[in-house]
Amino acid sequence: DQRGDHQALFRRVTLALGPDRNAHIPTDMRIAAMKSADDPALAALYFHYGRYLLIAASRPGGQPANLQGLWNDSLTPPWGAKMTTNINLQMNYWLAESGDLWETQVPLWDLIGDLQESGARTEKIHYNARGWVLHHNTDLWRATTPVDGAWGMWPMGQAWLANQMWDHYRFSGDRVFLDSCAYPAMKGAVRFVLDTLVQAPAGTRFAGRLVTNPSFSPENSYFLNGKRSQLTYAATMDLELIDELFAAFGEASRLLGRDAALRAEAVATRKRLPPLQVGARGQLQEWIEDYREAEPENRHVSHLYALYPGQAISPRVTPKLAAAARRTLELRGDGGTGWSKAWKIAFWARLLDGDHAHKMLQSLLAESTLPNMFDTHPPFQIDGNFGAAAAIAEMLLQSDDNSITLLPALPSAWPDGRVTGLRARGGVTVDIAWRGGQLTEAALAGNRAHTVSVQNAARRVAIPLPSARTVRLDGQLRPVSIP
Ligand code: FUC
Repeated sequence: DQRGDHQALFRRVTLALGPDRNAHIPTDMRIAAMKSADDPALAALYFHYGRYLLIAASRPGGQPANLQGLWNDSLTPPWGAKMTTNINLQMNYWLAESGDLWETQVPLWDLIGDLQESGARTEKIHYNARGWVLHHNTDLWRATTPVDGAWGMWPMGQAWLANQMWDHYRFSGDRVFLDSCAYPAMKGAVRFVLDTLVQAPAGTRFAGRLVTNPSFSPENSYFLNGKRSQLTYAATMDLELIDELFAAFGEASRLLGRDAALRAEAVATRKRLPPLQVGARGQLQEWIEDYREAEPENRHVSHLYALYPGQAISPRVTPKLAAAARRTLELRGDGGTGWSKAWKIAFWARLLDGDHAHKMLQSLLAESTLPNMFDTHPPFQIDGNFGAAAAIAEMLLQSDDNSITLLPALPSAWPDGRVTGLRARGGVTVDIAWRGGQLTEAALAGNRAHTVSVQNAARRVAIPLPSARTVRLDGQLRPVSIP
């Protein structure tokens, strides 16, 4: 039955951000009231609504959620109700991992399977390379060629999607998925990059290094000799996507015991990419040269891919680059479309600045949300709904392969709350409760036996997780025995 089908997914996760004092007020009025007063429980509702929309829009056997999810009501919808792949399609699925809705990604994986066929044809014709390519847009017909304008030439969609598939492996540990679904997509994406990188010629800043060319930083332009330019080589986002792709492929091929020669080539090539750079204003440079942006406040922040959803930049591991990323966000400003604000919530969460993340969320709810709670670009575009819901989870829980951080970016506006059922990398399900801004208890359940490093505020402890048994911790991260 439909209700049971929905509840089986929806009820895996709960979130309360303090008492819902405004529960009796209609949602459209609560959204309107956000302009003058904060409403933490509305943020919790927005999170639940994001999960509800994803469950409704994207199920096995169907199509992936497009720019309008499946709620397009027009024959000439904005941007053709397509799936834009330089942020929007990916953002639609960020919530699927942390929000424990992995099944909603099956249509995305089916799409990626199809795109490997059409993308191999496009690649042969346009680049005479192996593997597959996806430019900045696709649709029901699995288009992979450049479309729309110069920005449509951005040829990195396959790398981003392949990285996202690897991330599902990191969350789930599902070897069958890695072997049959993710690995072929990753391998084809690696081949494209290996076949199309070129050596930067003498006289350029990184002569002898391997660079992408042509390249484009979605969707900004810059001034070169007083003229506005878009195309470039080795845009920062390319370098970040490739670095992550090659690292992931190296690990995946080792795990599966395959393609040793290709792995060696990827590992060697990774070392020959130009480094990320900090520009004159202290910002993470968007391009290979410290060009002046044509739109300093452009809604895209492509060069912060490595901060989120990527993980190569973090305050703990790469503090200098994290500081540069922060400067980039300050220079970019807090404006933007709905989806841009959603991305910025996640960026600030990764920078461990809960109050700034919360400020962005408030702006999204007050300025970029329609009365029925749909995100607005404007016009209505659903990526912001999914992206912001994922970003709320990122404020409460962050994880990488070996560590889990509880309440990494808790804003002062949410002193009390409880979340249950969030997912962390390493196959762990996490519950967290807090009061007065402090952790009071947590519960972790692993899908296999391993030890994780659990962190909250200044504390960090190693917690052995047995398989199929929940470990409870108190506010000091001490294991609590269950009577
Ligand atoms: C990209 C964005 C736009 C819009 C469109 C669907 O081109 O730059 O803001 O989200 O996709």
